[in-house]
Amino acid sequence: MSAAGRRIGIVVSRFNANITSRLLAGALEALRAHGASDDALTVVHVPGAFELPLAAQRLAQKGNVQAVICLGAVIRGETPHFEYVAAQASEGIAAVARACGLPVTFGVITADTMEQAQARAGGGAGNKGYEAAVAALEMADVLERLP
Ligand code: INI
Repeated sequence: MSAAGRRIGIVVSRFNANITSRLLAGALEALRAHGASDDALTVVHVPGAFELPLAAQRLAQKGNVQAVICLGAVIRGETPHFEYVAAQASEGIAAVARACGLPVTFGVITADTMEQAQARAGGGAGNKGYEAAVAALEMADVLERLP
């Protein structure tokens, strides 16, 4: 599994930027560790996780990339807003992958608390950004081998 020669898009939401910046750092670390060159990476920022699918779709359709990594952090808080944002992000990202026939991976933390989110963004429980980048590379490889 290698990122060498691959063009990869990353869409990262600014909401909860203290978390999403760490997810971005994790994703970049994974891609570089697998041989990606920085000029083959396109990083796009969007306001929140709700906006991830549309930007991912545009990148997948017109960005000349072989995979898109989506990064965000949705934290529950006290309102039902969480459910709507998390559902649209997850369903939207999956729908873009199928519609475009490209790996579009889900590096979105959904957590009850900021502490949980920090843990999953490199604070002791892995880094969802790193994992989503590796998943994108693996799926690009799988799709290349399939008819
Ligand atoms: N966006 C997030 O990425 N994470 C959140 O936790 C969040 N909460 O809790 O509200 C959030 N809301 C913004 C949303 O993604 C859209 O940007 C906004 O509704 C405009 O469409």
